[in-house]
Amino acid sequence: MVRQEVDGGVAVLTLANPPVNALGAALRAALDGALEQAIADASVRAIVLAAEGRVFVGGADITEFGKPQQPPSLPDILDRLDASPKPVVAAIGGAALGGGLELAMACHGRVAAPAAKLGLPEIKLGIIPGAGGTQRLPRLIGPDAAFSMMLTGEPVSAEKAASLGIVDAVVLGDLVAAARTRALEIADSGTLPRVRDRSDKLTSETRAAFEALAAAATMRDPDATNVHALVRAVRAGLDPKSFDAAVAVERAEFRTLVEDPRSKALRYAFFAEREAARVPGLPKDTPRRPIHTAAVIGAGTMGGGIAMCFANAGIPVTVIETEEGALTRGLDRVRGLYAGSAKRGSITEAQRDERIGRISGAIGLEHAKDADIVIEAAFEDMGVKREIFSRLDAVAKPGAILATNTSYLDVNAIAAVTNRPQDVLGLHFFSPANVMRLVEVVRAEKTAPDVLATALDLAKRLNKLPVTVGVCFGFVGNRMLERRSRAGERLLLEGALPHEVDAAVTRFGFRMGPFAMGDLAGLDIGWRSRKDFGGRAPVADSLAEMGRYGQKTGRGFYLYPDGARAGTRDPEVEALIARVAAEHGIARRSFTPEEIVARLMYPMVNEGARILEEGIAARPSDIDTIWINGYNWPAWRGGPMHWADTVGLKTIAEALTRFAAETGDDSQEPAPLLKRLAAEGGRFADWKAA
Ligand code: 3H9
Repeated sequence: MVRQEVDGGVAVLTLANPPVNALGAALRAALDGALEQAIADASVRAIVLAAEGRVFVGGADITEFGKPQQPPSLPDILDRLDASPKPVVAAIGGAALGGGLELAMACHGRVAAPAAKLGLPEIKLGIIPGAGGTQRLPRLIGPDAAFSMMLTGEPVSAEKAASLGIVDAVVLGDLVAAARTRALEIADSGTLPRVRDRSDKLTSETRAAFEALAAAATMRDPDATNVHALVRAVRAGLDPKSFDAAVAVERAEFRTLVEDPRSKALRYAFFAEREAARVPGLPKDTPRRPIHTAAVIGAGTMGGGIAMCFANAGIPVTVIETEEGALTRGLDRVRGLYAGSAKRGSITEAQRDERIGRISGAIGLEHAKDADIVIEAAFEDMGVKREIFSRLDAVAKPGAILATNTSYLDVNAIAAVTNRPQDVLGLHFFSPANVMRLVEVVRAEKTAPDVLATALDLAKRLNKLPVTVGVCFGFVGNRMLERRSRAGERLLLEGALPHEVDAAVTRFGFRMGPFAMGDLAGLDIGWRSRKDFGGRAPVADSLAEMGRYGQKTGRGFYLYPDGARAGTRDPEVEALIARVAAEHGIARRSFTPEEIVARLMYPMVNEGARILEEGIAARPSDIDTIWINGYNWPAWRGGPMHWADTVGLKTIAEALTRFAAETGDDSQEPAPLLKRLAAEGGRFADWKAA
């Protein structure tokens, strides 16, 4: 796991633990042994720490968290580096994250390749750095800059790391050779620069700046236990003499956080996302079809956003419309979005022009004839979709993938109008498509394995997170959302007010409650779709019938005077709710925030159980990945199915039986799978498809 080569007085230790050189027990033992040997070897004057592969070190092995630790620990290895009489220089060729950067910072020098990325992303896993990161980074770049980096968890580029002082140099050529030279220079100098001994960045200015940042961060997110812990750890090390004591503070905070349910949920979500890439029954070596060009049908918000995803990934794309006006409006909107990104500095002007240059517009479906993939993003109407697909069948080249971006409709029925149903599948992008990572990849009955495999690869090329789902109304995400919307309406009639429901949901961790969200998206959308697909939402429908479409009309569930973005309560709406409730003969009462959460979320969990039973999702973690990445479910609650396990399935099943009795709505009865797991004391986490 660690290769050792000694040449010219320098021992080069190369970590080789694919895929990301995570510092698991075996690698730690090998590294510690190799260091001990190199330090003891009289022919060695200096040591270089390098790594094989695209990643230098991806951090501690997250799978080991919460299990008994096998020695040596990472802090033990860093102690060995601290005590080393010989210089050790890290040659950082790729990502040095978490424990990887902590390891590098305990070395006496660091050089990086231009592609390297350096960061302490622990905060995203609900923890804080646990191997001296909260102490060495502030000593290298100042507590204020270090705190900011650890608070976002975002890595910095090699160039930025050099300008901040995290690495000594960025090396264009042979990285290991440069590290050797640097290591010998340090050996010749006779002094070993240790980050732990530095105090030049711990000035009164940087300390004051840190305190200001810390106050703002804890105020912004008062419940984030790891943010508070980060503040305490950094603060403990502000006195230059306090290094060892502060490392002990950091370590204690780290250990506590590893056991925190928030961190457990975030770690679960990390692996859930990666697990989603494995589709049961789709072997890794399934052939792929080449994708060099794309066509998108429809220049609306969705079509434009999807076209941008292709352009951003370097794939030329033709946007097809039925008439010039719509095409011009769509392409203008895309150009406007790119111009905005360039203005904000998130892309360069050259990138803006390149990307715009990859998008062309055309009138008429015949322009899809050369595309390797065609994505239909037209009006959500089965007639329209079937018409488009039967014409695409006539014009698209043989072997082209034909995808629909429908959010609800039956992809089997769409595929059935073509003579090539094996080439058809759903690619359900989320709005705004150029921003949201999630794509539900809808595998229809006849979708060929190579079409699915190609679509999954393509989604990754587009920088998306694809999750494979089966065909049903609304697939996974919208099907469960519909349950929540229905429960929300019911809650209003039974006595909760929109602001109470929204407050309970934001308190739960969503950025927005369902009614504020409805107002933002436009109440006319749900109203029209209920008209088309059936279903009633008596309150939302009455509001839409009154022309109260939400923010765009200045009034919906809330009032938005003078274009305000945050809504205020409207007595008229509250009176309307009371009137509708009376018409339905529903007695009103008050609800606690906990009751509101249960009423809204348990039916979603129940629908998730049905989705599993029907094989629409392959595993509970896929459902969670969809909800975290497409619907803003708080990641620290791990998604609806993980959360349900933490609540207890028995509690949820009993509550659902009660809700069904209270509301007379049989669909609230626990699904057979939920009932069975509840009776067995089981969890979704242990569920496996039959
Ligand atoms: C830490 O370091 C704590 C310390 O402060 C204190 C210690 C005392 N552990 O993402 P990919 C797996 S906390 C275990 O698809 P990429 C991953 O599950 C850690 N496994 O590759 C996947 O497995 P599979 C702080 C890990 O090239 C495979 O490797 N570090 C770990 O797109 C490939 O992963 C982080 O939070 C790990 N640390 O991206 C960084 N990392 O193939 C977490 C990955 O079976 N990692 N795996 O599905 C990443 O951000 C990305 O993996 C990375 C590579 C950018 C490194």
